[in-house]
Amino acid sequence: MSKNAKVLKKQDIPSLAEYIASDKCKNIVLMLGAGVSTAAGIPDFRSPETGLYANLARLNLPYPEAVFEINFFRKNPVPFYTLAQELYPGKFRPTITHSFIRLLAKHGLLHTCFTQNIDVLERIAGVPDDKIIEAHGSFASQRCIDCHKPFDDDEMKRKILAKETPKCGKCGGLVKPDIVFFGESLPDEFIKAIPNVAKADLLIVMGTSLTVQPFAGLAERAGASCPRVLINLDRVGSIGRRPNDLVLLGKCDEVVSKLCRELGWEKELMDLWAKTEIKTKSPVEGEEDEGEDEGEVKGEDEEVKVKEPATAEDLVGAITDAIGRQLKLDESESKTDQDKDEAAEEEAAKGTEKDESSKAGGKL
Ligand code: CNA
Repeated sequence: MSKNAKVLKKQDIPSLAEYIASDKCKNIVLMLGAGVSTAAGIPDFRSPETGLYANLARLNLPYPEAVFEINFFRKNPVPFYTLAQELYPGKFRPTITHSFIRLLAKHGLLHTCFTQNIDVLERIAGVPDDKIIEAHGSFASQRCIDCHKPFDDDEMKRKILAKETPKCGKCGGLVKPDIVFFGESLPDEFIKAIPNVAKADLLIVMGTSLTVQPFAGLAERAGASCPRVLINLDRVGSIGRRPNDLVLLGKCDEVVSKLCRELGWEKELMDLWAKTEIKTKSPVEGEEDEGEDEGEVKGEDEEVKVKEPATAEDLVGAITDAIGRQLKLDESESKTDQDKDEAAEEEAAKGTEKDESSKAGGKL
């Protein structure tokens, strides 16, 4: 097919639906970012007011990205662990878009779902594991940043939820989830799956600013005749420059709902999403209730605890508190040291003459 041949009849949702339903579209590759999960209550990084970076900027960090930098983490793991406790998987309900991904898999159309997200909501929504490539890692495993010894899953969960900083049992080094920090290399699974993009009959990019490399570069690997669709709040990357590109600006959940309506999949989509519904327990055992902060999402095979959506402000508030606690701790530790020094000095000075004014001056 020539490079400029039109695959979609028009640059709109009905033409996209028609193409997806045709036998020309068998392999769909997805590229996901934080915008897919904002409707679940997990803030993204770069949205101007609600994003984590805009809110972290208020904190006393050298710069917001420092939370995800290995050198900063070595010096001060508290901001990361506070964030980790808030974002820990199992607290959030998948979005309609996550159920749409599952629906693509159910229809045998999903080839690969590349995600930058670390929230594992694709898995919780029931997307098959072998279709998901977590390009920036996830909370699923963890190891020591010094000796690289793996750390026990249950112990890690306990430590994170207790807001404690896990340390390696072998060398005492800091333990970090296998989330890719800035400057770290991407998982082998990602590298191996890169050629999958060239096999796509359709590439859909959703909820990402396409600013983090090498992930963003995947979009350039789609074949010339492969339609590339961007579903995002704003125009990003190079999508829109090729004749077969389609840019659908808007919220992911709204755009995929419209697409499913065109495909006649709306009921299936909503049925799948209903399976992720929050069921809260009433004070009377066994009865269901609405409006509690904590509850359970009933997936097909499992139950997970769900938390009410967080905002970037909530998260930053929690981090500020944690840093405040840390500073107080440091202060009281150094005070204790100071007291010890003073006691030792007094002991040493016993029986010797002392200049009271300089002693008082030292305390002011
Ligand atoms: P980003 O740079 O914050 O960009 C998010 C993009 O999504 C922006 O272009 C927004 O306009 C757009 N967006 C936000 N909400 C919606 C919505 N409802 N519908 C459509 N578009 C929306 O995030 P990226 O994912 O591009 O950056 C990559 C980072 C973010 C990765 O390293 C992730 O680990 C990291 N991250 C992940 C999560 C998560 O796991 N949920 C949360 C925050 C950050």
